[in-house]
Amino acid sequence: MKYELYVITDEALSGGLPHEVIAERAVRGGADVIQLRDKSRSCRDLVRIGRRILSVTGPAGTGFIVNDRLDVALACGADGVHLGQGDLRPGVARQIAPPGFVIGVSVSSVEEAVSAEEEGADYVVISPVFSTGSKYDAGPGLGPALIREIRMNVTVPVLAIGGIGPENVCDVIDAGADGVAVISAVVAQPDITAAARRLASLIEGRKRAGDADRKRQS
Ligand code: TZP
Ligand code: MG
Repeated sequence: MKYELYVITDEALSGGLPHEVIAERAVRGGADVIQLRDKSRSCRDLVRIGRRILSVTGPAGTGFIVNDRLDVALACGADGVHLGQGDLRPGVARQIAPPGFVIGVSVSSVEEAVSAEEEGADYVVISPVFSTGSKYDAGPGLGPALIREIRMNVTVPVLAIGGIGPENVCDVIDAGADGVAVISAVVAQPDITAAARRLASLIEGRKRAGDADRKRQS
C-alpha cells in the first residue's frame, strides 16, 4: 500500500457530508488511503458505512482502514485497522487478523514507534506533529524533528499527523515522513477533491525533489 496521502473521514468537520461521500471525493483527488474515523456511531452503523466506503476504495485501488475497531474492520472487509496507544496492542491484533491485514499504530515517541514495529505494525503515524483543533485530546505539537528521529529507528513507513496542510506539508516530507495523514486540510475544504489533489501533488513534487537531491549528493 502507498501511504503518501492518507485522508481521515470526519462528518462534523466536513459540515455534515456522509463518510462515504468524503471518501469518494478524496479518492477522486488521489488519496492513497481512506480511514473511517467516527467515535459516536454504533458498531452496526460503522460496518454498514465501511462497506459503502469499500465499494469506492476497492475499485479505485485505494487502501481502506478503520480507526480503533478491529471487529468493524474485519466485518466490513477493510484492508486494515488503525490503533492508538489505548486500543488493542498491535501484537494482539496481529494474532487475530488474517495474513496481509494492515495494522497501523499512532505513536508519540521513538520507543512507541519501535515497539509498534516489533509487534508487527505495518506503518506508524506520529501524532500530533503540529497542534490541531481536530482532535480534542491530541496534546501539543511534537514538532518535525521527531519525524527524523523515528525515521532513523524503524523500517516501516512513517506518516505524520496533526495540523498538516499545504503550508507545512513540505517541511514534514523534508523531515523524513513517507506521507501525511490529514483531516481538515482535505475534509473541511469546500472542494475536497481539489484539496486532496493539491496535497498529493505537493507531496509527490517534494519527494521527487528530495530523491533528485540525494542522487546528486551520492
Ligand atoms: N490524531 C492525531 S491528530 C488528529 C488525529 C486523528 C487530527 C488531525 O486532524 P487535522 O485536521 O489534520 O489536524
Ligand atoms: Mg484509537
